[in-house]
Amino acid sequence: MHATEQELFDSKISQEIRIEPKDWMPEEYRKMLIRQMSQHAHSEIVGMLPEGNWITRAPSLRRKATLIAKVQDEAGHGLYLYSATETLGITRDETIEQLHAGKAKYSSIFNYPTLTWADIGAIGWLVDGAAIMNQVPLCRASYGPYARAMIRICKEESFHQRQGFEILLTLSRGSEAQREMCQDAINRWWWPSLMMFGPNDDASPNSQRSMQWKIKRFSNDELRQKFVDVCVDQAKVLHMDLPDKDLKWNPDSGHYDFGEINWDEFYEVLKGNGPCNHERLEARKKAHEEGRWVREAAAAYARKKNHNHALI
Ligand code: BYC
Repeated sequence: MHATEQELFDSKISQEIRIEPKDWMPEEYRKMLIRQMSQHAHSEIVGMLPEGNWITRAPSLRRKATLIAKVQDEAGHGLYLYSATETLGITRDETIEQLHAGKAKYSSIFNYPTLTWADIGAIGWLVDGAAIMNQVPLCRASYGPYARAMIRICKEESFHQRQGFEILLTLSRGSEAQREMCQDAINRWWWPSLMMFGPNDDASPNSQRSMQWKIKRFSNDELRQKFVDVCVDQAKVLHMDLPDKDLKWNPDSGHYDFGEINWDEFYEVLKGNGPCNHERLEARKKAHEEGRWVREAAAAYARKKNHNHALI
């Protein structure tokens, strides 16, 4: 008897064989991937904005050059991910349209403002650190184009995390005012970074299915816990505090216990009511409009080139 398409798909998933764009896949799997990958692509692109804010004000040429490179990397990540999402049968224009219409989500973290230079350090250390924790397992995601895109993205995120940590380390060894700026940035970015991992497992509607399909390999809470555990030791190197009075080593679990996340704040940010949601979306729409002529020129050039080839 022939195996059905569903059986073939299930057996590939169970044997860790990647699903590729032309393979049959359940419609729900396709939708789950489009949702997660397009949100991820949007996050990379919107994520350029808070940091881009500091390019003109970086404190030295070295810092400026590094920050420009980092922000450019984020653009590249967005492009790989939009391309990978297109292999699932949705166009880049459609996904971008969903973002601009306020229908598609992007990471809650990018709706917070970057008030001082130390925020650039805190983003690198905490936000990119959280991203790495979440994304390294995605290099083993069951969908081939997503997993392959994540390999390069993770390598670059690792450089981003180090540049952020080094900014904070420099500030933490500086003047009293610099140390205060460093602590203040950590205080403001710590809790939103923990929110990046998504709701607690019992309130995460997508996790279970996603893990069955081997898209996600760990639950939101598992990854959040790993992140807290590594950050506690790194904060000691910085001689900085993490703003959580409940943070305590638990010898029984072998992990750090930590305080309750403000989920009301998280869901408000998701609903569009965070400190910078409006500003971020407006900035994206303006950039998209202002870049229209570049897209049109590139498309016209490609058409002309194809036409000339046809004549040869
Ligand atoms: N922010 O069932 P759940 C970066 C949504 S970019 C906003 O647990 P899932 C970087 C979730 O979408 C960082 N929304 O969902 C870039 C779902 O809503 P829908 C981005 C969130 O998908 C520049 C609902 O809440 N990384 O690294 O199983 C500079 C229920 O959640 C958030 C990725 O996108 C959130 N924080 O798990 C620096 C990684 N959390 O769609 C750094 C890939 C949850 O049902 N994505 N929601 O309406 C993932 O790993 C997963 O999608 C998540 C959420 C862990 C984020």
